[in-house]
Amino acid sequence: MSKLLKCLINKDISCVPIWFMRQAGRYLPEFKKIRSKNQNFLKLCFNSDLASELTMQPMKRFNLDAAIIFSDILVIPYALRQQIEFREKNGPWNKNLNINKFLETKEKDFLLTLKPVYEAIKKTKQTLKKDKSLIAFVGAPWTLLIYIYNLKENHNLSEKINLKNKSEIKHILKKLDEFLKLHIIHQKEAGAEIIQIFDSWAGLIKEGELDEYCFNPNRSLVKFCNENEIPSICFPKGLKNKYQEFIEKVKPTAISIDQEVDPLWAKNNFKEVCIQGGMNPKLLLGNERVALEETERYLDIFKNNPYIFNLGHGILPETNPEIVKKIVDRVNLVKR
Ligand code: 1CP
Repeated sequence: MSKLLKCLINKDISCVPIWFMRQAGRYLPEFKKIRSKNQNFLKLCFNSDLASELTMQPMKRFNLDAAIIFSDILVIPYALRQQIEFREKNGPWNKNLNINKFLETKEKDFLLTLKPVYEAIKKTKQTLKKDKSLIAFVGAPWTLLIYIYNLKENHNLSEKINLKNKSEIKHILKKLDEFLKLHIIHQKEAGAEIIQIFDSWAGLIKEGELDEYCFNPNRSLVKFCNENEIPSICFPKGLKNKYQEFIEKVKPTAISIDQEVDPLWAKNNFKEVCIQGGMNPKLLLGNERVALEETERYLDIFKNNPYIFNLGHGILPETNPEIVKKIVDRVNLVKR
């Protein structure tokens, strides 16, 4: 069994598995080389040979315990027939919001669009060493809603959402719940062993609406993972002191914390869950000694917990790969 699965399934604390969000990305020269020849980001995600190659790039460079399939959370609204564009400076954009097309998309067509993702998973699984894990992922419904409605640049998000037609939102959330489950199970059948659920914009939800937009939708996906024996890692970024309520209500196999969560508070209050991440990605941009001291601090705090080393968010494009290597090598020395 891989180190990561031992941690997730057996709550084994004898080792600390390590992987990074955005471990395949622009901080790697070999990534930039392929990316510069493939301007259309979605096309790149749907090129199964290249997606598999990009997934493997960080595995070749570093002694990581898991590969995360190179794809994006926005392949889902795309497969639900929205015109998603990745703009150079401002990120993803839904050029032509069309709720009818979205709601009317058939399972068969959705799965056909996403077939290259499953192919990429199959290919990667064949190349990946047996002691490494393969992680697949989905965006949580709320975070996808933000991109479907192009609301990321808005303040007062909850108000903006509430101005929309409530019944329309209910229908969208229901469709997402159903189709995200389809994507999860097809990724598992293709060879993925673990699912990470990214709720990157959970921190924008008003307190009184957390059940509706965050806890219930994440719970539904985690329950589905449990029924299908897939360990789940939830990342409700920005929830601050509501992380604890999230764990109690959603009950994921593991919880990924961001850099705003005090690791000591997490250690003392999060029960029956593996903890992942936490360290500020910005620390990888500066002094190597400081980055390694912070690595040490997280390892020490979580020495008696099932802990997966990762960051509080994705690796930043300006990161020096040499610092990443030093951290990976340090974490790999842990034996308890
Ligand atoms: O070259 C480039 O500019 C592309 C940058 C890039 C990459 C490397 C994007 C555009 N997506 C990805 C891959 C990606 N996206 C992965 C691959 C696996 C890995 O981690 O190595 C994953 C897991 C994601 C997930 C994703 N996409 C999230 C959730 C995680 C997070 O960062 O919070 C989100 C919010 C997205 C949307 C997205 N994709 C890309 C951009 C620029 C954005 C927008 C981010 C934003 O709105 O600020």
